[in-house]
Amino acid sequence: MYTFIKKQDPKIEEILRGEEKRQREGLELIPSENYVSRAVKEAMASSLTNKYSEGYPGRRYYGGQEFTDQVETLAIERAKKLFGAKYANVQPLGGANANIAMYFALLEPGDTVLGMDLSHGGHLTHGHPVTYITKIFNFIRYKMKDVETGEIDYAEMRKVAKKIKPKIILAGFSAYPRELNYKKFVSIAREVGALAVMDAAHIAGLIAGKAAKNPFDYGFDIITTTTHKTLRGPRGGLILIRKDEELAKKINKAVFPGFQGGPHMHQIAAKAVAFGEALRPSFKKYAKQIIKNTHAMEKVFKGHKARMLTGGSDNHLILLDGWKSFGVSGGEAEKLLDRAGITLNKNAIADDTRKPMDPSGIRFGTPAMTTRGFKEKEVARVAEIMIEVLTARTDAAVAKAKKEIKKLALSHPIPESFK
Ligand code: DSN
Repeated sequence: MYTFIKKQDPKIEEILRGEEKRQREGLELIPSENYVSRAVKEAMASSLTNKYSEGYPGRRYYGGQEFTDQVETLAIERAKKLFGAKYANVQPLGGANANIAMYFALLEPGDTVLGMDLSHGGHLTHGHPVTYITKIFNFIRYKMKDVETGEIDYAEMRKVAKKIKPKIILAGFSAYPRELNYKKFVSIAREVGALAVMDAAHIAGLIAGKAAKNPFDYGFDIITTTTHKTLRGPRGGLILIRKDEELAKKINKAVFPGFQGGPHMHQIAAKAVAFGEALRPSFKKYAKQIIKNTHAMEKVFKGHKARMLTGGSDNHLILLDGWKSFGVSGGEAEKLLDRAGITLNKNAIADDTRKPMDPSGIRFGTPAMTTRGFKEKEVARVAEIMIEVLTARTDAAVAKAKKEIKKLALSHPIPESFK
């Protein structure tokens, strides 16, 4: 592996090898991360990285597009099939790009978006004041009504929407463990003349694998997503349009030339490979197992009377109040578990009493472990190990956990391909 880098740039090769070892011997529990197939990696490392392809298949600005057109068309067709969409744009370089392009496509400066508050599970690009898009568009944020159940106050959302007249009602999240009531979102959007947009970055793989509801089945107009989380593709973004041709034209114009330059064709080839993998029947099994595994972890934490935000999970992630459950801050928990070979992230929780840089929560999930072939029994053991470390907080407990985690990891090697 890395034969050429090794010869030419041993320093970089050493770093890459270190990362390979970290991934191989540790366990990845960050719910937005996953392990891609060798085929996806090959596409990412292909000569398509050499090519400029501004424009869209059949309508490029530069020559030499015989193969780029083929690969982008395939990626588009597969994405449409996966999500039941009539149109797809596979060029966004990431999830944030996809969201920002979507805003530029659908809004005029000063227009309003109603989206979920970051502290209640939303995302920075849903209108957090630190982002520049808030200088251009007006973001009003909704929250959960009850953080112990995750219930969203749809009656309040309707009231607010009627008052502020948003152009977009945005569903979706980066730290919310429950299924949303898509029907309610769409009915409110229709009532106030807004578009219903879902940021499905976290659960795109669950939707594609039919383990979660598809917002398009409920009338959502647009889905934005990343391609590298539960969808198990390369890092990247994707915008899907359910049926409206005019919307699709606006999205295409906003992505290029509105917002981005030349698409990353190697990344688009890798997306096509990953979409092909997700279209196979085995991906449905994978998506279902992700949720079964989350429930197995949830059961262990419930048994330990730990506080999980929203009381548990319907999807791939759990948000745990480490401060209340173990007297450990999110930052401390992240560091302790990292030393034991378990990678997860500190996360603010709703109505957090601690500061954002060292909040009360930790966020973790099962997509990557499930890719490694972990089933309920193994993930339940991982949850127990987490509890042991967070309770004892000693070097001895960390060392013991690290040994067991490494054994678990090495007995479930990261797969090179999926059937
Ligand atoms: N960083 C991503 C996540 O972890 O959810 C969101 O952008």
